Amino acid sequence: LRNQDDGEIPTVKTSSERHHTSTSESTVASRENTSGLKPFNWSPQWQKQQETVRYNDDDVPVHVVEELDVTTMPRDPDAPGENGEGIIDDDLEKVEEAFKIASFNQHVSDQISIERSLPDVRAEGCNASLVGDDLPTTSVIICFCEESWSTLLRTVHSVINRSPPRLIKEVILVDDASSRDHLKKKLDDYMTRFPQVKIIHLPERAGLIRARLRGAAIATGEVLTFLDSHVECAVGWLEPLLDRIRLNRRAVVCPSIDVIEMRTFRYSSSGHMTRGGFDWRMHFRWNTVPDYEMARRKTEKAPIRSPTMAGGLFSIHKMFFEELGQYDPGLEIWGGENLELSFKTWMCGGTLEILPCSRVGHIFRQSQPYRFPGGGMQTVQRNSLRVVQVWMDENHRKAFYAVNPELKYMNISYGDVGERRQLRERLGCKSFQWYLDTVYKEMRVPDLTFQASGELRNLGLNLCLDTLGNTEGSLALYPCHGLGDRQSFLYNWENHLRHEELCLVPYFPPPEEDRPAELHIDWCEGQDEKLIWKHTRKGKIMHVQTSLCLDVTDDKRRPILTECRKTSRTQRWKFLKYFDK
Ligand code: UD2
Ligand code: MN
Repeated sequence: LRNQDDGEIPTVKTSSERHHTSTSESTVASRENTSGLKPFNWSPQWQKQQETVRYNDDDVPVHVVEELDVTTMPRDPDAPGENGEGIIDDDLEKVEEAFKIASFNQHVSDQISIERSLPDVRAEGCNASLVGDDLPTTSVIICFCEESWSTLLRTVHSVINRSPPRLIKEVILVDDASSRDHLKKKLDDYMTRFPQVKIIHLPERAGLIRARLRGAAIATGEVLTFLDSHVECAVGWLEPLLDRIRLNRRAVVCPSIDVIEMRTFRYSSSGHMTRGGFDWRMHFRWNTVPDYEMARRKTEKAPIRSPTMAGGLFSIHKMFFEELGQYDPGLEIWGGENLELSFKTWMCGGTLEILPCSRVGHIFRQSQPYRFPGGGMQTVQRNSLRVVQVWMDENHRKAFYAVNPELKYMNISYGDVGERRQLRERLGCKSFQWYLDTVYKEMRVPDLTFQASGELRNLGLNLCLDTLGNTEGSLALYPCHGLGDRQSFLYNWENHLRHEELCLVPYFPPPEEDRPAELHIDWCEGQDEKLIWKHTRKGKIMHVQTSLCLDVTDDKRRPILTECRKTSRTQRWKFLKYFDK
């Protein structure tokens, strides 16, 4: 497997260098363009003809150009949800019910056409771009577990409607042992209308990582394109992805993931300014594209090099996926695989990019409609540990454990990683430090000189400080779960109390409300004096500027600041781990 071209400027083979053997090629319209590049923007909405795949008597797929039934088009532009509009749903009872089942507003989804139109939110110039006319074919792999009917159908229809048929070798649906009725025979029957769709029903829950591997195992396209089961592919989404891989078979490419708002189903652009990163708890993060990457790119539509991918939506050459050892099959259910693939793509000779010309909307949910047999947080932590153990260098592993001391104490078994380490060795991959220095320059390895870290326990009440997932605003007290994460804090030598990159600060309600100061989580920048806390041997945590002590409300639910008292049960706090300077 060699890169055809590592450079930034596409070099293009002309069509005369290729051989056309299959009959299908001759049915593709407009082959006059001898430059080898052609416009793409495929959409049947704009065509009177559609190319579809049929099977002949020998079961060989052939491409047929059909006249479309133009009387059904154009569609009603005022139908609900068209052009990616949202719907305000007043039936709160139905909405609540829908969220319970689907973790998003299935009630609204059901009102919207499964072939609704979407706005074209691509970066400037995309719609006039050209791609090579010898693009590789792809298998689209969509795994699902308990997916709703209308969102799954909308996903499949958007793939089929907005992709040139000759590029889609097949669409593989992998049902990860779902229990919902419509995902069984009803789905099989429905999909018979699409001969290119194959369905695998897994008898036992495999988790999304191993489900994807099952799909990849039967894929016959040159490129694998993975999608979540609640997406909408927009016009021209596929060609830019395949074109990058045509130029460099070690390019792993992601569409820009737009947002389908989970309450209204409004489709909105995520812009052209974000890329993937991670934090030291091994959570994926969206970051603004840093200046050095902006400077390297000459146009808004140029690919964005990204340290990591979100995980669900990307294309990769099948041979490169195999060369990289696919996914670690030891990863369970959900999580970690996105960082695994991102790290090794960069470290083992590939590139990872987000393409502002390729747009796919995704429903970002706050919870999942499926269960985690081994517990949600435990599963994700175990997966993260495997990735950390294999792909990080010694000093980064240390940093990871320092930020997440709970993981060390919990002694989570992450299984055998010997084989995965051998893979890294065998491929001659670069170091993790090289990766950080080269593609994630703004990432700081945490300075390991904190005074204390881990859960912050109130000794009087035996409850722990908890962010409840808030990234700003108030904090709470909650039974200690020992899993770290939202209960993990740091106390550094600058005497700041931190949670991830955020700081703990007092918040003073307006005087007329006559309430004590609360403890809030907020940005650290520009707060200076307000950030300093003194933690004494006896367990007090004093806010230096105001001389108030960290305490708890009478209902034991929220942290507050009160006058420091000589003896007070609720003013005593203890971190999980203390360090010497
Ligand atoms: C993100 C990714 C997701 C995956 C995950 C980390 C995007 C848009 N989504 O979470 O693809 O990388 O991070 O692991 O980047 N599924 C199964 N079996 C399971 C669990 C899930 O088939 O046991 C399916 C599920 O129906 C969905 C896909 O896998 O189609 C991803 O799951 P998700 O949508 O719950 O994950 P998400 O988007 O929160
Ligand atoms: Mn998803």
